[in-house]
Amino acid sequence: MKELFDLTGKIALVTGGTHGIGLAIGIILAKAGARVCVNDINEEKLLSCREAFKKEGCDVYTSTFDVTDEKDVERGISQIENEVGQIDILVNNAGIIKRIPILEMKVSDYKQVIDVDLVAPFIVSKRVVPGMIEKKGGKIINMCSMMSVYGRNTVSAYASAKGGLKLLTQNMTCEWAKYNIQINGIGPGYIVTAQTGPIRENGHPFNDLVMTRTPAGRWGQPEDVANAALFLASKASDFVNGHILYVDGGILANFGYVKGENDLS
Ligand code: NAP
Ligand code: GCO
Repeated sequence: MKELFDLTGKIALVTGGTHGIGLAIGIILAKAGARVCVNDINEEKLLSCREAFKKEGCDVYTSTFDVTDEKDVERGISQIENEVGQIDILVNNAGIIKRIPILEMKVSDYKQVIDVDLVAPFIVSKRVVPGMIEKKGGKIINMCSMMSVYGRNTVSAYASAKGGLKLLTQNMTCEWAKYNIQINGIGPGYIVTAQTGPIRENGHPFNDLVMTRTPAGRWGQPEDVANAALFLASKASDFVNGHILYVDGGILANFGYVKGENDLS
């Protein structure tokens, strides 16, 4: 059974993986035996990431590049290939959000979100996939969102990008599944990370919404998402293609559930 989830000998790259969901994914992949490379745009955050891996008794290779900059991606990934080896598992995790109503949002802000959340997975995957084809297999995990299927006021750019990423995942599958590369997405629900910090405070209406509308009755933890990533990075998912795995405590499954008032018949 353990063999199904054993990643010994595999090389994984997690973009934007110094904290939050990406860090939890990097650590679980390392614990499963992979050699993990973590990328971030910010060199200082890579220092704290190295400490976090060390605390878990795991090694990590760190790499600074901006996932939206094709030349920088080329430099960073060439360096990983020379110093670590060709990538078997790519987690397109880096992402940003801007919560601004459409009428107040500058086009430059909209484009920046699309660049990081949608164009970057295109750039990084395009650079990594020829190596996977050479190796005769690979895994790509695109970090989607519940906003891949739903809108919400103020998150137009984010929802456009994550909706696009869901379909990019499907299109990558159409082109690359034949090379034994499985491309899937994860759609986290509301997870306790820096990204949700501003909407998670006690008393914030959004916190109340998440707590009452999520059938599981809690916010998700980065580890909840990392467990799903281990499945999608492992042999256990070798015939899972172009799927978005929602890890959301049931919030998408639910229309109108309110804690304590769910017997509405
Ligand atoms: P987070 O804590 O804000 O982490 C995002 C990471 O992406 C950070 O390490 C950030 O680096 C990095 N990043 C941003 N721009 C980058 C760039 N141009 N190049 C390289 N790295 C870059 O977010 P998170 O909550 O862990 O989310 C991880 C992923 O899951 C994101 O794609 C997010 O949209 C998605 N997601 C999150 C939730 C949630 O509830 N938290 C739900 C659904 C989906 P810096 O810290 O240096 O800026
Ligand atoms: C928001 C949240 C979300 C989550 C997540 C939902 O403002 O609605 O930040 O966008 O981060 O992506 O799946």
